[in-house]
Amino acid sequence: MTKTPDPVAQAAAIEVPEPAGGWGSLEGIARTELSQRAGPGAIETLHQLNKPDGTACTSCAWIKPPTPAAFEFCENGAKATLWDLTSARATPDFFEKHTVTDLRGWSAHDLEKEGRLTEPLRYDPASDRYLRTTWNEAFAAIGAKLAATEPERMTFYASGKAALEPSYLFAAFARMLGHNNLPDSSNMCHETTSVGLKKVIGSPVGTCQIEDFEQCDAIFYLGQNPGTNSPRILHPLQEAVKRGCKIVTFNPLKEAGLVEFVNPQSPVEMVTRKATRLSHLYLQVRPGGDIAALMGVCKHVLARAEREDGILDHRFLDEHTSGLEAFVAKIAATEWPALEQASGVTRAEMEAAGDVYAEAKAVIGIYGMGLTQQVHGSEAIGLLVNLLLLGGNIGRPGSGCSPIRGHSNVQGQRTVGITEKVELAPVEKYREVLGLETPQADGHNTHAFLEALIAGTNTAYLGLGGNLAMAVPDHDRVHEAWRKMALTVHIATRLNHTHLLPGRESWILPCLVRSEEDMQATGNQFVSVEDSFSHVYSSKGKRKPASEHLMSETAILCEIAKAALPQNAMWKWDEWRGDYAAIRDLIARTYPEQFFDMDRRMHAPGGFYRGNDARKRIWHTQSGKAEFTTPSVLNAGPEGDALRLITLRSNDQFNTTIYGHSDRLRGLSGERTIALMSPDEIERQGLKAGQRITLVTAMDEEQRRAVAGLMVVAYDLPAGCVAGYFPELNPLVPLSLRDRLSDTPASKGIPVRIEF
Ligand SMILES: Nc1nc2c(c(=O)[nH]1)N[C@H]1C(S)=C(S)[C@@H](COP(=O)(O)OP(=O)(O)OC[C@H]3O[C@@H](n4cnc5c(=O)[nH]c(N)nc54)[C@H](O)[C@@H]3O)O[C@H]1N2
Ligand SMILES: Nc1nc2c(c(=O)[nH]1)N[C@H]1C(S)=C(S)[C@@H](COP(=O)(O)OP(=O)(O)OC[C@H]3O[C@@H](n4cnc5c(=O)[nH]c(N)nc54)[C@H](O)[C@@H]3O)O[C@H]1N2
Ligand SMILES: [Mo]
Repeated sequence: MTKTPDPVAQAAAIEVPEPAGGWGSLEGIARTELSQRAGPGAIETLHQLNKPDGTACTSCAWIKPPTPAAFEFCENGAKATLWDLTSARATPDFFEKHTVTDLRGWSAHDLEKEGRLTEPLRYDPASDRYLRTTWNEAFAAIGAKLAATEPERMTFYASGKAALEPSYLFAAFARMLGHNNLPDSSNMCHETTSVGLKKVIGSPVGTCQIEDFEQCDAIFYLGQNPGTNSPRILHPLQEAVKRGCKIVTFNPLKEAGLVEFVNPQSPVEMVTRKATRLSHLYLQVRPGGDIAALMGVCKHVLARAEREDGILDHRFLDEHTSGLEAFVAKIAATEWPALEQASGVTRAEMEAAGDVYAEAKAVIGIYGMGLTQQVHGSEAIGLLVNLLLLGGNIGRPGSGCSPIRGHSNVQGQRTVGITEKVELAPVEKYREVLGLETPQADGHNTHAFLEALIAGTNTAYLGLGGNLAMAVPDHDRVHEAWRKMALTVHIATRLNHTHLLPGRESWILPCLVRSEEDMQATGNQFVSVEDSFSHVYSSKGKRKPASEHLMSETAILCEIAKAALPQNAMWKWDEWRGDYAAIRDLIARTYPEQFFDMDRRMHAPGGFYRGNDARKRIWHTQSGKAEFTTPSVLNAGPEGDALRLITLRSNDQFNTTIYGHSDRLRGLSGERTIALMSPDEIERQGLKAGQRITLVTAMDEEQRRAVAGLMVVAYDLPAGCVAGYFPELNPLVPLSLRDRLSDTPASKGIPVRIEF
């Protein structure tokens, strides 16, 4: 008889190119052209990141702790900040030298490398160039155009970095114009959480607080890559593991950050290079395999619970949940071979994970894009919640569900009104505080916006940051339609490809970054942001702005609104622009329960907690209880047995901003047009590592979607799938491939075939 391999021993034996953290992360900062090009004083700016009274890092949404470490930033926060602080400038002279058509052929990296935008620019179709303009000319023209456009034909997109103050005004401004077309980057990201998690526990955001990480015995970690995308989370994970907490990871790729970590703040660890092993078990699920894998874990937990007491929390299940019987029946009716097949992991692995769960008193579930960007992503989140519910692991110290958000204020933007859904808008309070009648029809999310764009019914676009045309699926169709818009306006810090798809009238309005001084009538202004744990805190910039012509996002929005809207005694644009505390007063009056006395409370170290009813076991769901999900499928991906493509981030990018060509933690560098495949799959396809291939979307549609010139690279991931980088592979994602409940594009499960 062959011996089943021991999953724990297997996880302990995983080797990675380099542990996360450690010298590599410091070198990662120093090595790049970033630090060389950063202006003077950049290091001081880094040192006050995420400190009380300092600047909130613009990179990820991990917390700003009340008692910060000596340097409370990570490799990627430093990169993002240094990128903002570059001494390079994309001035009007630069734009005079290049036509827009010419610039469209440049790489994303080269465009952004030109540096910070310095002056407002207007597109001139005759010369195909962006030309210098004045702020007054821009505001007057944009205002007039917006005022003349039917409200339902314009869309206001926000990308997740802008602070609460401009975000609140942005949403209110859209509604003053008469529309709710307020898509947000979270529509491509954690919308699956906003809808799916809300459906089952009544909360659109996570329930954990940082204290929970000090008390948990087990962490189930699904589809998120902390080493690259939220490195500061590695500190509490490492502390937890040192206490004896067990981390069970679900990820098709062996991600170094989930295997080993060296704390760059610890001189001993740095000198001895002693890494902490993080994952106790590493379940290399196949794409979308989480539903089946979690069912297997639950199956084992339920089987053990039949023989042993104390595994299920019966009181909690009776009092607080609904739907358990149907779920148990589904589990009983699903045999192990089906679960193994759909998940790509063995019964022994699922049982070992089930043992960790059964033996833990307090469990946290963490997840990211591996779960949310799937056709049945909402169900996958539901399954993770099912597992947590079995042991009463929501609303108890050391437990909870913790989605890891992306942009630093993406969660906060939703909190203060950026939403296309009328039911989520503060309709009554808008009336009281702003004398504003919220338009009654739901607006566009990102998907609906793209549909309207392609249908030709959306003619104006205002972007508060972001690079939407590159971040979305189906580039070919979208880009063609994009250029037909009558008006495109971008409030931005750097040049990107979306700006190079000008509508008939197009404007680039350059803004300050968070680490820069924001001088208004009452002096240098604070802003505020919300992190993944629903804490709201202040941020202040201290650096001299990159150009004397820059304006803040808030000031730009106030001026456009003034030019676009009729006068209204309750709309005090000048007052709001002059003193952001007046905007915080609006936020506090609009959301009094959570934001009362905001202007004072946001200065507390670690910010103030907005609260979360699910954490108190009050469930705002249809049944009034936490709801078990009975899965309708075993795999979260699309039907069929085509190869699945996973698109993901490298260590050297922030979304569409490409800092360089190294993916250090995966041991890859030099090239971004790659297709990672397992050695078995390479052989099965008749390929060789290093060969160039074309990936073609394998869907029954007339349209052909293909990306050519991808180099085959052998990597440790399951057979049956390919992985490569976002946004280069976005032309392969069909608009129709999206989560059933939330419309989030299924960027982690695209059916493809290989041509060569
Ligand atoms: N440095 C840096 N930091 C960032 C960003 C950045 O681009 N660069 N982006 C920010 C943003 S907006 C976001 S949303 C977050 C994104 O942070 P993540 O959620 O970590 O997003 P991805 O890099 O797309 O990686 C998703 C992970 O899911 C895994 N995965 C893929 N398919 C599956 C699956 O079917 N099941 C499971 N279990 N896992 C799967 C992949 O292997 C990968 O490890 O990061 C934020 N932080
Ligand atoms: N295939 C695939 N597609 C994806 C994903 C994936 O994993 N795979 N991930 C999705 C996810 S999670 C997200 S969040 C989206 C991201 O989509 P977006 O948020 O639209 O894209 P970003 O790349 O973050 O936007 C970068 C641009 O924002 C501007 N910018 C930067 N900082 C500031 C600032 O402080 N203020 C202002 N006003 N502008 C600023 C700069 O001009 C920069 O070029 O992409 C999604 N698309
Ligand atoms: Mo995101």
